[in-house]
Amino acid sequence: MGRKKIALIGGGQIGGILALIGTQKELGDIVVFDIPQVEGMVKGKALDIMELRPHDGYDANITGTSDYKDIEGSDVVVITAGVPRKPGMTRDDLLSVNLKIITDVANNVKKYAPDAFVIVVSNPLDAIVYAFHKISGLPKNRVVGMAGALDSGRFRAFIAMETGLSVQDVSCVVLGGHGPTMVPLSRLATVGGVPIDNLLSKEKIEAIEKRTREAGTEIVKLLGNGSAFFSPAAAIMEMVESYLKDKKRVIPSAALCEGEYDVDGYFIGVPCVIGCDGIEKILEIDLNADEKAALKNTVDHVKAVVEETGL
Ligand code: TXD
Repeated sequence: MGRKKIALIGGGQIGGILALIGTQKELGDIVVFDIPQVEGMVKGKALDIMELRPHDGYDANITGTSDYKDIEGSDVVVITAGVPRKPGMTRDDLLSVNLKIITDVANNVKKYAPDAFVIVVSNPLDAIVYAFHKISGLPKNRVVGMAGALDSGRFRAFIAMETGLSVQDVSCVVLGGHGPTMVPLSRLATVGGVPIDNLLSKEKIEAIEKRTREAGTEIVKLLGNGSAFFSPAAAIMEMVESYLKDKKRVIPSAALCEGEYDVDGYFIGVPCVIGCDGIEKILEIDLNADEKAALKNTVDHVKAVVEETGL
């Protein structure tokens, strides 16, 4: 049977941490691809992780490459290729450069790993995953964007920080696009089954929602050079693991909606069941009028950015 094969397209900040976490979880052998200009960088990271393995005894092989042939037959492909934000930039500012990059990546994934489950991470996420799907022609159950896993993780972290309760017991979902219009659903957030409005004031909850919507920007400002990478990598690996182990976890992800949530033909952050068939199902939630209006607003924003791709 052999080990599973995971290809990471982009071996920068997130790609490097992904290789580390994937190794520590022994999810499979990992190939880190990047452009020839930085081939040494990914080869160096891969070798460094190979040499870390003896300390805890992880059995997985990690290689760096700038030859697409090496991703041949991958079970999972994670795409972080592109450029991240600098302070003052919005995610949408990255569209033209990252669109060119995703075009090249999509053609190569289609050629070398057409059977893979593909997780797109590059920003602006909702438009780049749309473009990847259009260009690669891969089926919709095997193309997904990572954003909701991270955004709901941030929402969970802030709820735990404000209540002082275990992050493990916080459960919540964020819908919509990956940007300031995202919709953290406070009404459905709980800690150990207890609704958060029993635990926090209305003002505190609103402040947490606002912080969640701006969490990426908060980190971009602090780092001064690039965007978050530890938490995105951990969020991505939850999705990879649910697919490879057929866990059928429910993880908010940017999936192609065809009627769900009154959206047709766009990738939008919605609760997804991730198992061995990829995105096996989109779960619907009965939203109230305010939540519906907020979702429409974020969908309109995503549509406008997708229009700009010309695809
Ligand atoms: O929730 C989310 N979806 C996100 C997305 C959370 C955080 C960051 N998000 C986005 O991920 C971010 O805005 C970027 O578009 C990507 C990757 O972020 P990262 O921090 O890893 O960026 P780096 O360190 O710049 O790494 C990108 C790598 C770098 O090594 C480049 O050389 C490589 O991408 N790159 C390419 N790889 C393959 N093919 C091509 N053409 C290419 N061009 C650049």
